[in-house]
Amino acid sequence: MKKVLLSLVVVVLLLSGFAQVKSAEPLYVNKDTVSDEQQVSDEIIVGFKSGADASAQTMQVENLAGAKLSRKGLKNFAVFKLPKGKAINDVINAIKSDPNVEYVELNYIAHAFAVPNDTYFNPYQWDLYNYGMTSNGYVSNYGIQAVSAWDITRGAGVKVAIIDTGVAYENYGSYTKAPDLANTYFDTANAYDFVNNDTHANDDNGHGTHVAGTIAQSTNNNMGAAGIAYEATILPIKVLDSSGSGSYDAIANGIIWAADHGARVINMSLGGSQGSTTLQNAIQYAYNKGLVIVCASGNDGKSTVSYPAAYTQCIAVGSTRFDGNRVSYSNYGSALDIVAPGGDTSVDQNHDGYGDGILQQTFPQGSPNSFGYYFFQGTSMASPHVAGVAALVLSAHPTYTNEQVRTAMQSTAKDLGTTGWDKYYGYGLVNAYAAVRWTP
Ligand SMILES: [Ca+2]
Ligand SMILES: [Ca+2]
Ligand SMILES: [Ca+2]
Repeated sequence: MKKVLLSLVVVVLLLSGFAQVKSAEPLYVNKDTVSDEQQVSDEIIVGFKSGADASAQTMQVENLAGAKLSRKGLKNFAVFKLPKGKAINDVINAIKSDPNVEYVELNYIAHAFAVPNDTYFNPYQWDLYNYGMTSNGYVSNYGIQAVSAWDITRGAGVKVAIIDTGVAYENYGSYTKAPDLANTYFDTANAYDFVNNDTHANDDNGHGTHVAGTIAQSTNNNMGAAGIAYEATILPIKVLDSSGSGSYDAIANGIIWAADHGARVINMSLGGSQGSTTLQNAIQYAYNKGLVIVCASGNDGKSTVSYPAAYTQCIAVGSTRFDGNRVSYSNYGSALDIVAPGGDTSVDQNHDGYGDGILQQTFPQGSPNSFGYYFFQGTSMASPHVAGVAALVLSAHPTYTNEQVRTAMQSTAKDLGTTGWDKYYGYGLVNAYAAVRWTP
């Protein structure tokens, strides 16, 4: 069988430049512990109809329900302490019987949007920022708003297949697990290596481990980098060899394997210039099983999108940088669906002293146990942002179809370039916070 080289991955590595964070000081570490409590357990808020005599109403509520006034609001509402030993619904119903009461509700607790405590999150992971967050005073309006999305979901319960060079997910033979994947969930029982045909999808290149970090780097572990859907489960599938190349039959097998082993999302940060019936059939199989298939558009800077991204069943992802502009290497065209931060290491627009790549933990090719934090660039880095957001959407809405997940992301994307879909930005920049709140 003719071996088709997947030049994209090689190009990615050539472009990346391996800018490494060596021993940067943590410039911002959030040590706040954020409570998971959703409401004040012994309080309710009672709203009075306008014009009601607040003092008289307060007495009335106390008489009706045995609740005690705790404090008055500035306008037409007051907080009451619940009486002990009474069911909260009985208290609420008693108060609601007062015709001057407009509403009764629990006293909910708001939480500050917690920035994760991972050492390098700020200022280096601009790609995950909320709009308006600053990095050394430089405002980012082109992150994916992951910080706000994490208040809703972190991807729990969703399996994401990473079809790549493997992942540093286990200690096995001469391979070791990446330290900043220590708390990440893996489906180790179903990992598979279609290059060496064994059940250990260890990474001998570094590319797949970096991609895995973007999707599910261990987060809030006081270490290194954060990932987008860090409570998701990663299914490592190796189809590319140590040089970052692989044959289409291995990729097709990887796609079918993912579909048959419970994955709901596939990330493929790889591609070739040719279409293939074998590849297309595998994509169709996974799509029919309901998987969300996310693919890099390619790094040739040309006006056609690579395969498999070009197939209609796939979500083709192009690449943006800190200022929201498409990066020149990012393939575009009629098949492009969406863009995400993929980085541009030739500029330092956030003035953190490093080229603006995507920072995750991985290792240099040939030294699979020498872990460090590397700024990579490429549509290979953009694609896992969208796969991670897809996992967040499915975690918040497990019954959504793959087309609903696509719509959630495309219809809420931040429009860039000319108004509406366009060939350089597709539907725009993926927005994690808006996507997880989308409903049909
Ligand atoms: Ca971390
Ligand atoms: Ca920078
Ligand atoms: Ca547009």
